[in-house]
Amino acid sequence: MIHSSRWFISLGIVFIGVSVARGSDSPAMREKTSPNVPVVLNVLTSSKPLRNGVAIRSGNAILEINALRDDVLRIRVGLNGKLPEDASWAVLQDARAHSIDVSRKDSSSTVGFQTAALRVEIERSTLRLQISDLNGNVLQEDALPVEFRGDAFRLYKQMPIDEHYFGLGDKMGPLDRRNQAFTLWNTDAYSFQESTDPLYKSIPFFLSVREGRTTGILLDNTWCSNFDFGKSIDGVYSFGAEGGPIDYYIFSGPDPKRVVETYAWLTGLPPLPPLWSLGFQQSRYSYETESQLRAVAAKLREDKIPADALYLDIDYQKNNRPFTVDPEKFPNFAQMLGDLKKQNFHVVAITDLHVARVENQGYTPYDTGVRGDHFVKNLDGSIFVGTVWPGPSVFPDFTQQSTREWWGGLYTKFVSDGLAGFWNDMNEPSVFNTPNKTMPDSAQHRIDEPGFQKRTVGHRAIHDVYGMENSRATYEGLLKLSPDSRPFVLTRATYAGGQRYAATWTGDNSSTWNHLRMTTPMLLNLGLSGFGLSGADVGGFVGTPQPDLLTKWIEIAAFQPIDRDHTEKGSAPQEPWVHGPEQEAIRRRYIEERYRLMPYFYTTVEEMSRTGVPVVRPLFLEFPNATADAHPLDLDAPSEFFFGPDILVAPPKYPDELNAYEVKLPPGKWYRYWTGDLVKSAQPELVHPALDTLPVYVREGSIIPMQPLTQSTGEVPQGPLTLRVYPGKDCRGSLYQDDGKTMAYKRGQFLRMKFTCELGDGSVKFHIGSHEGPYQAWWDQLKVELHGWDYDTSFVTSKGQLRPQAGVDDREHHTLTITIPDDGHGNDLEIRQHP
Ligand code: MIG
Repeated sequence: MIHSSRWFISLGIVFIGVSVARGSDSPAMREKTSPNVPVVLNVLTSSKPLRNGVAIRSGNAILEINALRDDVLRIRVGLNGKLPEDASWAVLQDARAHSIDVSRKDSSSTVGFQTAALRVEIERSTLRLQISDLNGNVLQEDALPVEFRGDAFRLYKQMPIDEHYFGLGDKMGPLDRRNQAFTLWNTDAYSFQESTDPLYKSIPFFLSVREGRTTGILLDNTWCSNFDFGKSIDGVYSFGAEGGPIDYYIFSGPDPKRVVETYAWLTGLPPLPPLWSLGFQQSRYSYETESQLRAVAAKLREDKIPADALYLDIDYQKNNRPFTVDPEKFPNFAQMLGDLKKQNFHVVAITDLHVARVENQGYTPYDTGVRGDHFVKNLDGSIFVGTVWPGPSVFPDFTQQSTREWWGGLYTKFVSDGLAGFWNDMNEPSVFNTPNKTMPDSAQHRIDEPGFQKRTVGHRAIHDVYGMENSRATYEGLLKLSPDSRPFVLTRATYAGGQRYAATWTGDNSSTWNHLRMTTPMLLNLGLSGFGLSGADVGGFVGTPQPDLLTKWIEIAAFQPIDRDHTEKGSAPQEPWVHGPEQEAIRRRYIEERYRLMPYFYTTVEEMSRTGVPVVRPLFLEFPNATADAHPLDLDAPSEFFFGPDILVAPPKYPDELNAYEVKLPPGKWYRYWTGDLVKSAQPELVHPALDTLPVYVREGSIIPMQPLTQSTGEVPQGPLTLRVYPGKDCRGSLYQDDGKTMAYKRGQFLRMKFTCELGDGSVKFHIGSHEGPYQAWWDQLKVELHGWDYDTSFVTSKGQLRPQAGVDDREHHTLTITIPDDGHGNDLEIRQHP
């Protein structure tokens, strides 16, 4: 039932039903209302049940709610009797075309419908929308009528006292968005700090979590938008945009993972990346010469810091012109890339979108771009010119299909030279010499995209999606150039759905302890917002980290998806070996651990590419109902995060904290990752911080696949596959392997294994599944490490036979290690205290 207490909350807004304010149905009436006098939709003129929802009239305005699935609703509102077009940069055509039959449910006071999961009610007298589950729990409820001011609109929703909000990409502040407000306008935010907003990306998607029920809300609008979680109006959250359509989606979990999966269903999955991109990456602005880059590579190998990728920042280019190489600094470019490849290094080069405006100099990107009419224009039809790194520059009109294809072709030479990945920076777009530091509003974009009416629009309509379309052009271009290689694209700006094309990083952070702390909520919220593959510059971009800060940063980042050490021009060197051998030894140890965990990590990433569930996860994603009142656990443990499904990383709340602190462990039994012993649940887990330690835990019932240490993912591990077994409830694990670089996995060339374990009284049964899929394993032995094993005498049967040698006992850590052959046909181990 609808409670109307808040409906007429006094805001000083003049409430005028549109039917009163606008008496005419004339098609000439544009969606223009005065910015000063809001028009609100609070009168239901008529309603029409639809097979898949309901259509409602409020004067000239039309509101349509469609059920795409039982748990997914799409809501659109148009002021002039016309719904916004069925078009989107974010939401996949297949998802938008989805539709289910609903049952009409009207009452004397409401109209609406019901699906197998949701109930939708609109109050006749007020037009108030309420969405609830079939148990009557309200999931979302309008707090005020839909409001228009000129081209702008705003939607107001009730904000219950115990509701929490997550998502919106890497916006600053705590993980929970409650009591904060955010503007979405892609911005080059060099040296952003804790209160900086807006930032580089616009991902207008959030999750509301209340009493263990999670709902997803996506406002699909590429204009400047704003989300306010109770900051301006107590008890009300709201969102809106300065223009563009009211086109939003509400989807119910109620499980938070399901919401994240549904978001991926709507906006797409991140593709499986090349394995090397999961290794340690070394960058700086800039490695200026060939010999410098080679020296960094050599030092990484010499010092045995495992690493897979090196970056070329803008200075490798001739006069900062994208798609050029300065032949004086890099005289043997392709040769160098080939040599580095032999050492298992992949090189990622920056390719900014601003094209130098240089006429008659044989600069291909400019010449072919002009010839193909690919650049953004001014109102008078001339090409817009703005100053960026190359000086006067022009900007590809990425909203045109043909322009994206042309852009993709620019990578031909670089791909054949052997560059392995590409970095799309400055694509907010950042412009140095305009008052707003981006393109002026008058810049003209030509939309040519299925679903959209072909048309020319001003920059404000496109701004927030421009960077995503840049990364899309890159990704699709690379795919076309080498259809059997997995592209790697790193983008700074993006929009909802951008995970389909690129990984991302958080931009120009700072070398401070506070930035290290903020990295965790940023990456967690990015992960919830579709970007499961993301990172922050390790060590910080702006400034120079103190030795301990760089060390701690490397420790934590070893458990984050993109692990790239990067820093700005003019800062001190920031590679792992700076600050002496003691610091380096600690740093090495953590990077090594990332490589040992690669089978588990890659398995998690493969899962992400099928489900959308991110690599780093807030606690509530794994334990949505862990507290008595079902509030998200993360509110009590803001620095903790899951790395994959089973590993919990628990730095102190402030990473430079020196005092002992208590780790908040979710319910159930937990093992200490580094030693393998069980945390005694009766005692609080007290940790004394130290520079060289990072508390990490494994949840009971995990089976973690690990590999012998390598110096890169390109190196074949030598030795057995390790399976760490942590007996407990619901014991299972899996492993995914493939060639790590081609698309052969799509043709079945992979290897999958599944494991289970069962804890008895003085016994453990461990089932090892057979190899599924033809991909050849690099191991022929399995090293099973059974944790929590408390008995002296162990009898082990393998394939039904009693093994003469049980295994190696580590009584101190209650660990038993057994090595057995793996012929690919699976095995059943039984480990018993008694014969
Ligand atoms: O205006 O390419 O965020 O990672 O090193 C600065 C130089 C341009 C900003 C990126 C940073 C990169 C830098 N770029």
